Amino acid sequence: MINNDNMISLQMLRPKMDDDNHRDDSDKDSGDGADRRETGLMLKVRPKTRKPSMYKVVLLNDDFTPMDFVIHILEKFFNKTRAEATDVMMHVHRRGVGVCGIYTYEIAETKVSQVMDYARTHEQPLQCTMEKD
Ligand code: TYC
Repeated sequence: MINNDNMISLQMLRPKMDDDNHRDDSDKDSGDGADRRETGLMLKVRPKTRKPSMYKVVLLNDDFTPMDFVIHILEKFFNKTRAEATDVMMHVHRRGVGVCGIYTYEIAETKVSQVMDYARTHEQPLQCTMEKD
């Protein structure tokens, strides 16, 4: 019932009618390529979809932002538990940079803005940015 292009036609979707089996031959496929009840509208069975690119939201280390403030940010904006937040914060503290989460472009952009606004409001120099995964 499915052709080579993975397409189905409305004809294929039409519910089977009671009289389908004893209709006169003029309604059946004559083999001449002319499908007489074909509407021409084709629907894709598997429409092509693409996975969105993903982006890491990362925190950068600095010498001034208090550790507890960074832990609070990770809990508040990245839904980390206290233990997870502490691990990420210590990773950033020791290594200079660390991943808070991985999101689609718009979500990542929003997280970066929220963190930067929050840090600025609280007069902390904390830096948050995003990079393609
Ligand atoms: N290095 C900071 C301190 O010792 C803590 C810190 C951790 C700051 C992570 C920023 O992204 C950061 N107080």
